[in-house]
Amino acid sequence: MGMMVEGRWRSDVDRLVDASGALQRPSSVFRNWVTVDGAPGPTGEGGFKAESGRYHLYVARACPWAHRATLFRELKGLQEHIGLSVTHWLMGDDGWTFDPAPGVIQDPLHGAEALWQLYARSESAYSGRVTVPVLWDRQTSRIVSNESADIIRMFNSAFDVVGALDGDYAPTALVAEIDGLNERIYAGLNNGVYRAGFARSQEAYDVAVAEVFETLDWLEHLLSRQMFLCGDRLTEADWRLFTTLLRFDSVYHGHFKCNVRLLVDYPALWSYTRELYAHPAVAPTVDLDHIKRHYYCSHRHINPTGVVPAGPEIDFTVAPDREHAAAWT
Ligand SMILES: N[C@@H](CCC(=O)N[C@@H](CS)C(=O)NCC(=O)O)C(=O)O
Repeated sequence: MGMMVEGRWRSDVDRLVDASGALQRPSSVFRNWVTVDGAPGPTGEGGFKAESGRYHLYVARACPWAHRATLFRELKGLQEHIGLSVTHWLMGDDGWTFDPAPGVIQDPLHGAEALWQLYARSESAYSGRVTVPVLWDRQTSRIVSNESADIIRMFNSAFDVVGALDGDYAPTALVAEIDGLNERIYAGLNNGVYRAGFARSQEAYDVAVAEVFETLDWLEHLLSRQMFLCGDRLTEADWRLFTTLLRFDSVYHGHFKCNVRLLVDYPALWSYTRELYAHPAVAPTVDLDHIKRHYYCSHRHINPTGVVPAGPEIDFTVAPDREHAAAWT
C-alpha cells in the first residue's frame, strides 16, 4: 500500500501498522462540508453550497466506508444530482485506479487513471493516504471531503433543497444516540475487523478479534428485541453497520480471520442483514465480486497467492424470520 509524499505517489511506503503490530487508521484530512447555503460546516471551510450537478463521488465498490456514501446517494435519490465514478477492485502498486474492468466507471471530469491524481489536482503538495470515498467539487476542482461519516451526514439533508428524496436518517432528537452507537460499532466492528485482519502480532489480533465478537454478541441481543438499532426507526447507524455485516462471511471471516462465528450463526443479525439488503436502495450499490476480489487480491501480505475463495454461498434474498422484521413498500 502506497501513499503520497509532497504531491507524488510512492508505492514503497507501508505506514499503517505501529511497532506493536496493531493497525493505526489515520484520520481523513479533507473535512469540508456541503451545506444548504455554503456556510462552513462543523469542520473545514465554507463555499460548498448544495447545488445539483456540482459534486462528484469517487468510490470503490469493495470499500465499506465508500459503500456508506453510495447507499446514501441512493437512499436520498441523489443519482441525478451527484455523479459517480467507481475504481477498479484491485488496490495495487498504484493504489486505486480506473483501469477498465466490469463495474468500473471511469473519471468523466479529468480522465484520471488513478485516484492519487485527483488528490494531487486538489492539493499539489499533498502528503498522506489516498482513500475512497472522495467527494469532489467540480466548480473549484477540489476535494470537499474524504470522510465517509461526514459525507453521509451531508447527503442526509444538505441536498433536500435541490430535490433529494424525503427521509431523515439522523433526526436531531436521535443524533446523540446514533453517534454513541456509531462510536461503539466503529471501534468494535467496522474497524475491529480491520484491526484483526491487519494485525501483525498475536496480541494485537487477540484483542481485536475478541472485540469483534463481543460487539456482534451485543448487537445480536439488541436486534433480537427491536427492529433497528434505535428502536423502530431506521437510521444512519443501521446503514453504517450494514456495510460491515454484508462483507462479514465473504471476507472478514476468512481473509481477516474473524472466524469464531459466522454472521449466519446469529439468527437476529442475519435476518436484519437480509431485511436491509431487501431495501430498494441497496441492490444498485452492492458488487460482491468487487468486494471479494479486492480483499483477497489487494492484501498480498495476508493472502500472498491472491487466490480468491469460491465460497461461501450466501443468499441475501432468503425471507427474513425475525418476529419484528422490517419490510419496505
Ligand atoms: N475514514 C475514512 C476511511 C476510508 C478508507 O480507509 N478507505 C480505504 C478503503 S476500504 C482506502 O481507500 N484505503 C487506501 C489506503 O489506505 O491507502 C472514511 O471512512 O471515509
